[in-house]
Parts: sequence; C-alpha cells; structure tokens
Amino acid sequence: MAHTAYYGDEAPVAALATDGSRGALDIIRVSGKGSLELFAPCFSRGEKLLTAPGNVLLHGWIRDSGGALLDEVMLSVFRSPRSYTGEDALDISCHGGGRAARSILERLRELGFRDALRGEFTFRAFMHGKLDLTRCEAVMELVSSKTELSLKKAAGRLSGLLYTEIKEIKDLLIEVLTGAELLLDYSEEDGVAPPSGTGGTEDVLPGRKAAGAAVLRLAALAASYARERLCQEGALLVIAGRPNAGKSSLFNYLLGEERSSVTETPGTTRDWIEAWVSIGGIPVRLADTAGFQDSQDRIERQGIERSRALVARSGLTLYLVDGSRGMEEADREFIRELKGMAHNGEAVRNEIAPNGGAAPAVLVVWNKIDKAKLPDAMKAEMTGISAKTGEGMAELEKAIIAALVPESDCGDLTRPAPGIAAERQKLLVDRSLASLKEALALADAGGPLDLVAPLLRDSVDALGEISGEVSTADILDAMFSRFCVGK
Ligand SMILES: Nc1nc2c(ncn2[C@@H]2O[C@H](COP(=O)(O)OP(=O)(O)OP(=O)(O)O)[C@@H](O)[C@H]2O)c(=O)[nH]1
Ligand SMILES: [Mg+2]
Repeated sequence: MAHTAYYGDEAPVAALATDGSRGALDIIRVSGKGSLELFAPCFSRGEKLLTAPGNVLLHGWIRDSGGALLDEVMLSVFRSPRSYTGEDALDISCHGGGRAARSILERLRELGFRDALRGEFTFRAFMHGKLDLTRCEAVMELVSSKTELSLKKAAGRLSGLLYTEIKEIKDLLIEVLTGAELLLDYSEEDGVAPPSGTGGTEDVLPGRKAAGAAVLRLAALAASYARERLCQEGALLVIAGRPNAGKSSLFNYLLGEERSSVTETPGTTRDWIEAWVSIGGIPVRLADTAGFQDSQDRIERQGIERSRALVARSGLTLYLVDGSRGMEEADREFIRELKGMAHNGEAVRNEIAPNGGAAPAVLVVWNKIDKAKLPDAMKAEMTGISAKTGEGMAELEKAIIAALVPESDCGDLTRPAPGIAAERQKLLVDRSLASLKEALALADAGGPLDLVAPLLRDSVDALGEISGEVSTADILDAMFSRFCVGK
C-alpha cells in the first residue's frame, strides 16, 4: 500500500519496533489520533493513562479480551505534538523473545489499531514537520550503519548537518532570485531595461557574488557523494595472489580472527570466503580467494575462475606477492591481467564499489617482509607487510584508504562535514548546480533576466526537494517503502 494513500491519515497504528526474536525486551510502537483512548481498555491502569501528561512512564499490565494477563509492561507516554510522529503515541516495552509482543499486537488489532506500514512512523514525522527528508533518510542510514564512522556520518545528517547546509545555500539563492525578480518587475512596469550602471555583472544580477559562493558549496556537496556513499555502503576488497603468498594470513589479520585456513601447502584456499571489516572506519567486504596458478585440477580451476570474477567486481584488489619467492614473471603476468581487466572496460562494477564506476584499482603488496625484505628498487610500486608479525600494516591501511577514497577527500574522512549519501540527494544537488551554473553563465553574458530567473527558480526548487519542502507522492512512496516496519 502506498504511503501517500494515507496522506493526512492520523488513524491509530501499531507495529513491533524490535526484531521480536531474542533479547530481553521488545518494543511496540503505537501512534495516531485517539491512540491512547483506544489502547486504555486493555491496560490495567487505563484511567491513569487517560489523564497522564506527555513524556511520562507508566507501569502496568496488558490483558487479553477475556481479562487474562498477557504481559507486564512499561509505557512511554507521548502527547501530540511532543512525540516522534507529532501525534499522541506510546512506546510499549514488553518482555522480549517475541511471543509477548505478538500477543500484544494481536490484542491491539482487536482494539482497532491498524498495522503500521514500513516507515510509517517516520513518514508521519515528516508529514507533521518533525523531520525533513534528509533526516528521514538519515534514520534509515543510522539503523543500517556498518561501522562507527558510518554511524557518526548518519548521526551528523540526523542532527541536521546536511539540512542546514542545504538551507543556507537555498537562502543565498533566494536572495539572488528575489533580486532578479524585483528587477524584472521594475523593467516590466517602466517598459525600460533595468539600469546597467558602469557595467559589471553585479548590476545585471544582484547578489552575483552570493551565487558564486553557492556554486562552490553545491559543488562540494556533489563531490562529497562518493566519499559518503563509501562510508555508508562500503567497498569490496579482494585479496588475490599466487598460492601460498599469505592471502589467508592477511585476511585473518585484518579480520582479527583465524577464519580462513592457513597452511604451508599451496592451494589451501579452494573457494573465496568473505567477511565485513572496518578499515579506517570504512566498511570493507573483505574476500580471501584461491591462489592464481595454472591448474589441471577441475575444482581448483573453478575456484580460480571465481577469484577472477570477484576481482572484476571489486573496488580494490590487493595483489599479494610471496616475498620469500620474490616477484616472479607469473606475478607480473597476473598483475597485468588484473589491471587489464580493470581497464578494458569489461569489469562488471559491484554496486558497492566506490568512485561510481571507475576501474577497480590493484594495489601490489609484498608479503613476508619478516623473512625477505622488500627490495629498494620495488619500494615505489608496492608496500611491504608481514601478515605474520603485523609489520607494515599501518602503511597498508593508509594505502587502502588512499586507493578507496576520492583524492580530494584524503585524510578528512572523520571531520564532520555536510555531505550527501543518498542517490536522490545527489540527483537533486546536480540539478540545482546545473541550473544555477546555466543561470549565471547567461547572466554573465548579459542574457535577459526573464530567462535567468526561471533557471534560478529551478535551482532553488531542486534544493527544496532535498529537504522535502517540495515533494511529490512518487518520491515519498519510493522513499518510505524502503524503511523497515516499526520505523
Ligand atoms: N614468514 C612468514 N610466513 C607467512 C607470512 N604470511 C603467510 N605466511 C606463511 O605462508 C604460508 C601460506 O600462508 P597462507 O595464508 O595459507 O597463504 P595463501 O595465500 O592463503 O595460500 P593458498 O590458500 O594456498 O593460496 C603459511 O605457512 C603461512 O604461515 C608472513 O608474513 N611471514
Ligand atoms: Mg589461502
């Protein structure tokens, strides 16, 4: 069911907000006009609830329709407009494990509560002006954060970092637009062109400087997308190399546990395995693969083929050289092949790879420096590590981050800066920037204001869509249907 079918609907809804499986507590959320009155009959202290002010806790029991006790609960009582949704609402904390929660939900249905749609609570918060769309999106980001850095980025957007930036840029543009429209009115009334003074674009377009500043800030937002996406979605990092190079050892080291089998027998890893790790806060899907070699063994060959396929989808591949054997011709061939794969355009990009479709990079790493030093002549083209002792790992981590993060953003991943992480936001920032640039180019070339003004208006409108001041049913439906139930 589309959310927008419920535009203005404040009917009482209920949903389980926790996962309802294991855990000490479950929470059922209830919201809507008259929801406290509708709930009161099943609550042991119904009278107390009906007269309770907002923002209080009430302890009591929930009974089934026959009067039998279902569970002992704690109610967080909210009164409109001081709640997440802006409506009268309850958070019912009941015993965990799911059974109590399901029975309570069933009881709520009997009383007339409708099951909340995915994201309906947040949708209502938006409809009641409690959250703008960038904050709604941040809610979704926050619950799916993979690392502490992702979490902090999402929390920044939830606190309004992006909203404020958009608003400030929009205010700049509105000033320019208002000036342009005033001039237009003037010229229409008098039937003459507005005074052009001694030249200079400032006369043609009032606030031209402010508009220039807006261009820079919009461009910075557009550029932040690759970085912010990387922090939210992460990247696929594949460890490749010849048998026995130490791929599984490195995988285990980065993971911090002995997940992949390590032996001195070449060909130990037959098929790739993967795990999520955090590298400098970036969520990384790390894959250990079967060693590259010409093999007659059918099973081994299949494993090697799958390794290759994985490399083609990676954001970054670490090619491990077995330092105790040195860089051999076979290594050079495989590296050439991997790089070629990346550059011949055949690579199928993984949706979570960074840099929006650029070729997957290959980082060559010399392993086992505890046994064999990285020759000076090769220091320029590779980093040296020991997967056994951990030597060189800090440098490797730096090299990985540098390869994953767009150049201009290196080093300041953790600095709280306004950024965009949703594709919807990126498209609108691009539109706003394109219209603004077109408007300014036209104004600078002495173009007529009645052509400049609509472009400025479109630039402002695109920003309004980001926060949701301007929104359509389609946008809202597409967005909130991706939420989970209870959010
Ligand atoms: N001295 C030393 N030995 C290492 C290092 N890394 C791995 N080894 C050893 O090298 C051998 C192979 O390590 P693995 O991690 O299994 O290598 P692999 O690349 O996964 O090998 P396959 O799965 O067979 O392709 C093991 O005996 C490891 O203990 C290192 O940095 N220094
Ligand atoms: Mg292995």
